[in-house]
Amino acid sequence: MAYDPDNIFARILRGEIPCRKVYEDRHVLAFHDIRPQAPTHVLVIPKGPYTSFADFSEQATPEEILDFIRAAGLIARQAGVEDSGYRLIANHGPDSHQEVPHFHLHILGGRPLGPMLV
Ligand code: D5M
Repeated sequence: MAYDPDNIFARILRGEIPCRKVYEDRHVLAFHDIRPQAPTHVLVIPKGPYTSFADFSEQATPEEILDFIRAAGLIARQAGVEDSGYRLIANHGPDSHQEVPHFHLHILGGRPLGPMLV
């Protein structure tokens, strides 16, 4: 899918709108979700222009993918949810209700999340 350079996360990456940053490296930015669903709700995004998980998995370099996965684990550890547990979610496309067309991973934790319903 064509990347929309004016999506909200692209604008955060360009510094045009603020975010509550928790982590940044050469390939990755992570910040608190504006509508948290759990005490810990962090969004991890690649800096590259990937609309969806499919685009990221197909088009990102091995270094980008490695940095992304490593960052997600590190952020969960630093958030203090590694021992109690957490959930990783990536929505892809309309059926998943993906709202922002820049690939992102949700890290959710800090309370019992219950079984996944869908
Ligand atoms: O999730 C998109 C998520 O992005 C949703 O949980 C709200 C969050 N969001 C939207 N705008 C912002 C800003 N400006 N800062 C932080 N978080 C934001 P999806 O998987 O696409 O449904």
